[in-house]
Amino acid sequence: MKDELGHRMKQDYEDALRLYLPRRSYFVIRIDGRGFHKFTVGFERPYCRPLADALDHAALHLCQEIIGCRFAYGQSDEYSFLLTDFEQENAHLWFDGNVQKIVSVSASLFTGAFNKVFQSEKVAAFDARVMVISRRAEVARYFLWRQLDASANSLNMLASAHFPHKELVGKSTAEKHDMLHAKGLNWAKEPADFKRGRIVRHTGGSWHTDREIPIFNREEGYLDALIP
Ligand SMILES: Nc1nc2c(ncn2[C@@H]2O[C@H](COP(=O)(O)OP(=O)(O)O)[C@@H](O)[C@H]2O)c(=O)[nH]1
Ligand SMILES: [Mg+2]
Repeated sequence: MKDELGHRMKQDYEDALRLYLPRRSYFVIRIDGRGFHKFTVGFERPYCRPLADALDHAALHLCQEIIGCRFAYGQSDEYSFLLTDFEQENAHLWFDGNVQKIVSVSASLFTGAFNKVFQSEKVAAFDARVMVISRRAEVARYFLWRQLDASANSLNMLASAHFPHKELVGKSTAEKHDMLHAKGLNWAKEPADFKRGRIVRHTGGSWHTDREIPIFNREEGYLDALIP
C-alpha cells in the first residue's frame, strides 16, 4: 500500500514538474541577492568591500560544489557560474540536469556560505536561475553583458554616493561622469573590481578569485581562455 501510494504520488505530482536541461551545452546559473537595495541599507557606499568578500567566499564554495563548473563572474549582489558537460564523451551533468535541484541547491549553498561569513543581524537570501546557451560566442556576450552592467552599476553607485537622487534622475552616463569630475572625482580611478567585477577560476589545482580582470571586449583573450 505504502509503496504503491508513494509510486503514484511521485508519478502524478513530482514527476509532472520534473524538468531536465538538454545535454552537451553551455549552462549559466545566476545567483542574485534578494531585495538587496534593502539588505544593504547603511552599508558602505559606493563600494562595500566586506559585502564583495562574502559574495566571493560564497562563489568559491559553490564553484567547488558544482560538477562541471568552469568559472564564475560576480558584481554588485550577483554571481554567474558557467557549467559545461561536453568536454568528455561520458561527462556528467550536475544532478543529471534536474532544474529544480540545480537552482534550489545552488541558491541554498550560496546563501548558507554567504551568511556564515557576513557579519549582519539580518539574514541574506539569494535566488538562482539556470539558462542554456548553445553557442560559444553567445556565452562570451552573456558575460560581457553582466560586465557592462557592473560598469553602469558602479558609476550609479559612485554618483549616488555624492549627489542626491533627484539631481541624478534622467542624467546620461556622460553627464554623471561630468558631474563627478566637477567635484574632483573620477570613476576611472576607482578600484578595478568595483568597475569591472571579479572572476573565480580554477588555477594550479584550486579555485581562486581574480580581482584585477580586464574589460572583456578589450582583451578578448581573457574570456576566450576561460570558455571551453
Ligand atoms: N551600499 C552598497 N550597496 C550595494 C553594493 N552592491 C550592491 N548594492 C545594493 O544591491 C542592489 C542590487 O541591485 P538589484 O539586485 O537590482 O536589486 P534588489 O532586487 O534590491 O536586490 C543595488 O541596488 C544596491 O542597492 C555595495 O557595494 N554597497
Ligand atoms: Mg538583487
